[in-house]
Amino acid sequence: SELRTKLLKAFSEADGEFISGQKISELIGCSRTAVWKHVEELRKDGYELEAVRRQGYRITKKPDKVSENEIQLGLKTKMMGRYIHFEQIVGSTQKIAQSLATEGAVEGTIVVADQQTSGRGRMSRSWYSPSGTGIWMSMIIRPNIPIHSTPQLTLLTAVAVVQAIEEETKLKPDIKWPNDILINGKKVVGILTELQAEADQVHSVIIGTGINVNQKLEEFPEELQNIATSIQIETGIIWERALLIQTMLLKFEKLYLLYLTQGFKPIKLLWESYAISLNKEIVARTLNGSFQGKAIGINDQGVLLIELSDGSIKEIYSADIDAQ
Ligand code: BTX
Repeated sequence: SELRTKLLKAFSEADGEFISGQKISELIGCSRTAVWKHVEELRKDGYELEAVRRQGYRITKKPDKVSENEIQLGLKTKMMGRYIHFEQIVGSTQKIAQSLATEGAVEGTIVVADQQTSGRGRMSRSWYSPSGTGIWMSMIIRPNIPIHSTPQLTLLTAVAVVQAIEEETKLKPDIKWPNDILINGKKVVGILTELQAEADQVHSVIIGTGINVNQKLEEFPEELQNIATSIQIETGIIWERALLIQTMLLKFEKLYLLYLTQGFKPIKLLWESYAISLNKEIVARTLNGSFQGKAIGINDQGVLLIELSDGSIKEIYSADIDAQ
């Protein structure tokens, strides 16, 4: 509700200091008794508040939630996440974002869910998205670029996510082309880029990111325990998902504006600085067969280049990459 938003905003601006009941009642325009009622409602939602006579109230702990309020308060972007569509449980945030995009959602709209029951990976694989622990988010953007440039946005998103994780947690994730982000060799983030386009005109790009934040190792299904990790497993600390989303959106927005004004070049340089598969022998499994060779880099389109044993260079548009 609007009152709730005002109240949380006031607490957020007070930054952990007390706000008097009087001040709150003025800010949100209700009686002192009603203030008490709102505070009780916040407590029911998992907020911890301290109440001290003559000083007022302050928030001592926020619940780790990812609904509109938590994401919006403290969000420093101009465009990304200014419109937030949150749902507790969905099939896939990609699917919702697709229909919002068709209905004309503004650029920067994000869809966030606490849990996905049929989270999607690439090539109809599934993405494990349990409740209360991860970031399951789809962003809608509308860049004026040709279809063949859209894979660059996957690489751009990977850079944004790595920068956000680095800044908040001090971990140093690696990027594995094209869309995996790894910590200590295990997958912590997956990115799925989908398009709505006609002829060569891109209408919207829907970028889904799944970030494992607070899962414990034993909470992953057995088949993922050797290949997946979470930020909590790597740091031993529980992280506030909303804060990570805010930082991720800010990083993404900066890189996206840079991309729109200066093209892929500056993004490519950043991407290369985080990539682990470069200059290594790899096998790229594509729909047209497997190719073995040395990953020598990405070109200005964001396409992976592999040097085959006969010295020729193969351009790889989409593949799963294994180290040799
Ligand atoms: P991908 O095809 O590269 O990876 C899928 C593979 O990753 C699976 O086959 C499985 O082996 C492994 N995997 C599944 N779940 C997890 C997990 N939680 N952590 C680590 N590894 C896992 C990657 O596809 C793209 C994933 C995008 C997910 C986001 S979430 C928000 C949005 N909505 C949606 O349905 N998908 C995207």
